[in-house]
Amino acid sequence: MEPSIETLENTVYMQFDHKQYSHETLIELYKNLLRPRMIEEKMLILLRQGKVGKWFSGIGQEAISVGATMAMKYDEYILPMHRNLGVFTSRGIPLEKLVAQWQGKMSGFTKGRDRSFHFGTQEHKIVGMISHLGPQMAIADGIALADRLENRFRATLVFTGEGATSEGDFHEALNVASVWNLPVIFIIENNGYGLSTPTAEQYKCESLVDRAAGYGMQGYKIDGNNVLEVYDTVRKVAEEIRYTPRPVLIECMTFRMRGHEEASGTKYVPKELMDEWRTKDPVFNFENYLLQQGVISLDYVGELKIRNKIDIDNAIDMAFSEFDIVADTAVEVADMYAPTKEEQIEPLSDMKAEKRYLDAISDAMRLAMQRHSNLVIMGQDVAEYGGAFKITQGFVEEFGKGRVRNTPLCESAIVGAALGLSINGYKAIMEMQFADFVTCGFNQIINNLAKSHYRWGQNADVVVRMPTGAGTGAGPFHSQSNEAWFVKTPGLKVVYPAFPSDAKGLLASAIEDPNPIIFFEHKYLYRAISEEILTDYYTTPIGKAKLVNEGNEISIITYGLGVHWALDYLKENPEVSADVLDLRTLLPWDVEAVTETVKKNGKVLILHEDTLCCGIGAEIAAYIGEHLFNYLDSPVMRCASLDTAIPMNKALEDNFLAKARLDESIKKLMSY
Ligand SMILES: Cc1ncc(C[n+]2csc(CCOP(=O)(O)OP(=O)(O)O)c2C)c(N)n1
Repeated sequence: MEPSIETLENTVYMQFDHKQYSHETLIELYKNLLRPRMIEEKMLILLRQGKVGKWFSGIGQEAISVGATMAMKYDEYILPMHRNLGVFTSRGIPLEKLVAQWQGKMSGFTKGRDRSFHFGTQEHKIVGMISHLGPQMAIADGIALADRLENRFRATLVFTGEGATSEGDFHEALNVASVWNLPVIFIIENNGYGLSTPTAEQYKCESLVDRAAGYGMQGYKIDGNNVLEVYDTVRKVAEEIRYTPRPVLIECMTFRMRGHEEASGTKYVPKELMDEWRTKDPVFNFENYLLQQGVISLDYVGELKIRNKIDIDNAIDMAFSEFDIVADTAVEVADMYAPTKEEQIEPLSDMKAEKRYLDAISDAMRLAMQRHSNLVIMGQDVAEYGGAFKITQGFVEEFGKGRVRNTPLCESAIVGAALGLSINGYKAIMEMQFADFVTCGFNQIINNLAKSHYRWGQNADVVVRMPTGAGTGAGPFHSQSNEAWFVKTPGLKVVYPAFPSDAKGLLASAIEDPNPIIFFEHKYLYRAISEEILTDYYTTPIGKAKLVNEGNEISIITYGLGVHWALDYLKENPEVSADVLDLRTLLPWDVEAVTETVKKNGKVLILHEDTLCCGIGAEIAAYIGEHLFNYLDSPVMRCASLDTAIPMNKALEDNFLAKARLDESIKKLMSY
């Protein structure tokens, strides 16, 4: 028979050991344990009344959130998940603000832009999840790395469910944390099910904690329903790793007593399991234990519950009575990005030196590293080896291995760690060894870097450097032009210089900019072009195109290698008089400069190395068609690479590239 609450009362079904802890600590633990339970019970009522939407219940798992949060210092970051209400309440977040967040009100944490626990708050040192399970773990690595670099003796705590340990993010984050000796506590809340999937269908090892050894880290498996055991373990581990930095994995065994989310129910869970775990309820058991030990009295419990109930009802009333948000498009659009300084950094002198494209990039980074002691460069082989293209050669000698970091082979974790660095006061440049490999870090860029400012006002001060492009016979996985993937993503800025002077100034701008920047560098141009450029540090404004050739018959709008194709073509065909507009930035692209050249010449060719379908040309052509139609003397034309993968063979690659059709496109446009 299912044990009722009455039979559970007065009985302690679990072993507690309160060690040397004072009554004050025990009572604090109890109060923090009771509060999320009572809030959730109220939420269940509101759900049934149709007053709240989705709810992911943490009932039965509160001891983990509460014990772990109370074991951490208040200035240490915690990265909770969807069942960790106890983290938020134990950190003292006012309940009315939490309810306002859940209800999408302005006084919540995301101005109504994201749901439930999907928010962070620097004030409370909490970095909330995104819906995607897994990426939070690498963010914890970056936060911990910043603490280590600053010699702050702090630990970082991050949660995951057992289901999400199957994501590659889990592996990448634990591995990085271990290789870099980062003081991160990874807590697995093993609650038996990932939605409907039982643990036996999730992993094959006996215990998830067994994996710790594989990463060269310590691991503990503990009773997650025992708040004292959680508190005690996390406290000890945190104390140790603050001064001897290293990650630790803690598997907390618990059970999900309600549906994955309330609407989905628990029909697939065997009744015996529910019965067994009901007796292990973390709140009743601890309450009864404290009563038995004489730490609290029944009167105290009664009064506390009444006080809690009043507080909860008041907070809910307050949040529910708040006005609904009225949308303001200008605010929504502006909040995608952190504000950027208008002023440019001017060079200290007009000294110049001949630099190749790749030297210019290296220059910008070296000067930025000198200027910003909180700037970190990360990437595969970027340290002693100097990077695949030798752009960071000599950096380790000048800046040390702390700030010039070879990474394990894990793009996702490194982008995530870059965001973590930014959250904890640092700036990061990450070198993708080849732009093609960004696919392995896509989620972190698209869902974390790009959206965090809009969601909770947290900027991502991260530059992802992307050695890109074809022309070197490197085939389908070392030559792709993938800039369009990112131009589609609000929150990012996408920069793509064509000349050494711009590469230096724009990279400096990207580093100075508090927003996430995807910085494309054409591999073919690295050693192919050079230019006299300013020796000092200077910035070139992001978002501004540059007219690199003037003519009055047609306008060629292009960027990257396309700029050089166009200029070379005009040199070889002096009879063609064309504006060549180098976009330089693709997001945001320079509408004004495009408008000006279209108005002037009335015939437009958009040229890019990327494939045709849904390339940047499609967007710009659509804009011109929609807004500048009256100035056109011909249809807007596009010259792009074939809609195929990029072949390796030289003849095939030449045929693939847009350059093969440039002459034909220009002639067609001219003759229209
Ligand atoms: C990357 C990703 N895939 C799928 C989902 C859908 N999803 C949400 S919660 C969940 C189960 C998670 O299980 P677990 O990690 O054990 O956490 P629990 O919900 O049990 O606390 C799934 C599959 C998701 N949010 N993210």
